[in-house]
Amino acid sequence: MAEVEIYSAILCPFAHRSRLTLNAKGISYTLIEIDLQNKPANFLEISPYGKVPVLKHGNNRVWESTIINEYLDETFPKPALSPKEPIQRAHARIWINFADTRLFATSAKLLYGSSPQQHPLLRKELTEHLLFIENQALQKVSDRSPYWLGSEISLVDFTYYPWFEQLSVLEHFRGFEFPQGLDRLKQWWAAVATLESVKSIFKAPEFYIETYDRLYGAMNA
Ligand SMILES: N[C@@H](CCC(=O)N[C@@H](CS)C(=O)NCC(=O)O)C(=O)O
Repeated sequence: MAEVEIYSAILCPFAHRSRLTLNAKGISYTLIEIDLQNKPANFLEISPYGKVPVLKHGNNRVWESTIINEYLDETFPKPALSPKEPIQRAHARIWINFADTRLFATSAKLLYGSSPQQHPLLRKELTEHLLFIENQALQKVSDRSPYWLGSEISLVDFTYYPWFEQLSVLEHFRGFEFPQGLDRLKQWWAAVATLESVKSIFKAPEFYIETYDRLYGAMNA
């Protein structure tokens, strides 16, 4: 099998998504940690957008976490992490798009790109995204099944899970409070967190808080 390498960064939830997909498929890979505040001189040759994650698979190079994940699912088909039916595949893509354009986008603004005056509005926006997920995804799509799309784990689960593992950062540094209720979402989170592919690279809330503080503490002073 051609060698697989993933360029990652310690706090990057997007790289985490692709590592979860690699783990779930049992693909062995080399992890290359990039210091994003001190990128290697040739980094743009590796990553055209100057970002992580980037996947190298033999001579192939792929970037953008959701596209890396689709590439992995197509190249290493077992276990399949996308539904078979076109309509379910469409729904999986809709939820992956929701993650990028809403949940992760609002969180990034709240953490890295906003003034304290904007924080209350962004916290409210995040709460609304989570309520939407509870009501439209977990109560409807997955019903009583453990995972986002039902009884089978999928790329949708691995797209969202890193946000939950790093929730402590939003709570600690931005005063975000996980909304009351949201029982299905909490059950989903617990189910995904017990998977071996997830546990094997899990980091505790304190790790994220300490690392964020070390890397971005000055920003919050
Ligand atoms: N849409 C991209 C987002 C990747 C991204 O924003 N990565 C961040 C780290 S979490 C990065 O590399 N930032 C470096 C920079 O912007 O200079 C994906 O899903 O892969």
